[in-house]
Amino acid sequence: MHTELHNEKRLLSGDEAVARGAWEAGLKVAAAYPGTPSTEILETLATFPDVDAQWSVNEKVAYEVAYGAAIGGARALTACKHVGLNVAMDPLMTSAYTGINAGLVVVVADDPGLHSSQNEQDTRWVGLYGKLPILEPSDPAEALEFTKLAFELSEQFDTPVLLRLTTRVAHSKQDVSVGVRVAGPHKAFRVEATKYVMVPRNAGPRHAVVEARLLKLRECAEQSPLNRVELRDRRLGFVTSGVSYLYVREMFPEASVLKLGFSYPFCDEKIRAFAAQVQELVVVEELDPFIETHLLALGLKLRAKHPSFQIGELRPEFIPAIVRGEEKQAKPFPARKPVLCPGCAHRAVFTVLRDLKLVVAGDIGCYTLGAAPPLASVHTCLCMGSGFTIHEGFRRAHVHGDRVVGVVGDSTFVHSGITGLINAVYNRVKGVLLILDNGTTAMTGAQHHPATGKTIREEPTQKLVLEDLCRACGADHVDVVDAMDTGAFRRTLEQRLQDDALSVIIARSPCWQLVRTRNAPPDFRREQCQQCYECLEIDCPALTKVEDGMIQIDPARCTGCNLCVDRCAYEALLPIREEPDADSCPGTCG
Ligand SMILES: Cc1ncc(C[n+]2csc(CCOP(=O)(O)OP(=O)(O)O)c2C)c(N)n1
Repeated sequence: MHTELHNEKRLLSGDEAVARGAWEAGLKVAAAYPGTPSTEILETLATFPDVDAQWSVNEKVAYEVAYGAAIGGARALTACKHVGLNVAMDPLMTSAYTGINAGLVVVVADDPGLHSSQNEQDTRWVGLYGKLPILEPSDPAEALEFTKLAFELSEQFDTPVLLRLTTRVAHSKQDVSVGVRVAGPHKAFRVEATKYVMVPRNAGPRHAVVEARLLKLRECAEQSPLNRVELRDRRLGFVTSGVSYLYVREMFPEASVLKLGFSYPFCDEKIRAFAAQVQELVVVEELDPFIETHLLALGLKLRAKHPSFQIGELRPEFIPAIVRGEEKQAKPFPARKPVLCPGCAHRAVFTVLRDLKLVVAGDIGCYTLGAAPPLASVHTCLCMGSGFTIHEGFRRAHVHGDRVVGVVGDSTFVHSGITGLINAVYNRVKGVLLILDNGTTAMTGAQHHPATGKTIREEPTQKLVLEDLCRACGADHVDVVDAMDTGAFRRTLEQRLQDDALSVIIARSPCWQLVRTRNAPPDFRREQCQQCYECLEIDCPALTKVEDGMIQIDPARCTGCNLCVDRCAYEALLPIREEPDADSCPGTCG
């Protein structure tokens, strides 16, 4: 599958190009937890048999596995979305002190415009904060090349290197020249406590190493061809990086540009020299004024973007307004309501939570879509794992007369929900915690996790049994119910809400995108319909109200789950029971 040909081009996304570049660089170990827009990096790496690839349980674990491999002598990579790096911040910050041994590349994919994220943080500050070098490719071809360079830089300076992508770079595709795999250096682990054992006595001197390294990295950034001066018309000079470079070139092809590919630490001399050669200096960057702040600190006179451009993604058509210093005037894209798939068991659960008028401490996953009306039954969403811990806070504040529940998905539970459950047990919290177990990490495209019993390569492995784990954590009651059986789920929930106990209910039903079984759509009997629209309250995209006020079922979308049937008090919707039929639709969700 992965032939080793010179001068060959492949159509690759930025994520695929990173994977290819890492493989060509002799990558041996790769670990990640999924997160859009970075997920495809590990998915691609898992297709290379000579890379030891894994889905880790969370980003901190992934970081530490990759770090261990790197100091152990194997070139290693970890990849995550921007908020994933927050989870890995603890090892990341101190690994800057210890340094690595074989190359360690940390790929982080930011999501300007929040296509699929809970915030819009700009990870370039992590380079500054952690004193780590940042490489920022503008397109997939650079993503491949920069990944290879990142390994070299990492080893040359004995430091983890941040390779920062954004959604457009990660997900756009380009013809990319691919090369051959090199063996990568062989670097045995050497016992060296002063380097690898970060107790205060050792960490102090290592801090000095970090500062000295940063000065050397600065010199390297000055010389680096990744920081490229393109002198053209000197009336206007742009300083830019990442995908913004492409937008500048598209909108101002005649202008001069300083393209920062090695974007931290800054190449001050190159920047000053460029500024001296152009009449007007304009910084174009997505999100925060990261480059701008530094250039102002250098005392350079520049055209700063209006603060309105710090929010949301840049688009090429915004560049002229940035040059003029004007406020953003953006026509919003047409809104499309995100909705749970037809047949999704999360819908059944949230219907019950809504009907019981509970306050729900929610979490992140497909089930966050339960926040949208008419389900409107996810009332918090902060970060992964917080469903259980916010529930605990709610209980301590006696929110809503303690008619509250905490909700997390199965992958989220393993990622960072377990500690919240243990905390609740330890601190004698009562209440009901729900694990919505659809047997996959659905939100990011159905990746395996420990409770699916399969590895990233679909190999069988020890399966984590969630109910056993919850019992071992000390929950008073652990019930497993069929999430699609709304009656049984409701009865169990009502019972557990009354108990003076800490209960976990595992609402289990496989993600419909995995099983794709269909029953016939229910029979709609017009004459029975009282137009109460109770059936629409489940927010199923297969059901719509049509012009004459009647209900229409889209047979192409309906999975025959019959959740709507349960809502109809007038027998206008009747189930047609058939043997389930495997669906042939090849589409995917999330
Ligand atoms: C720290 C962090 N890492 C990764 C993500 C991306 N992400 C969002 S939800 C989720 C997991 C969803 O799986 P699960 O909890 O099983 O719920 P499902 O989508 O299957 O309903 C992931 C990986 C994120 N938002 N934050």
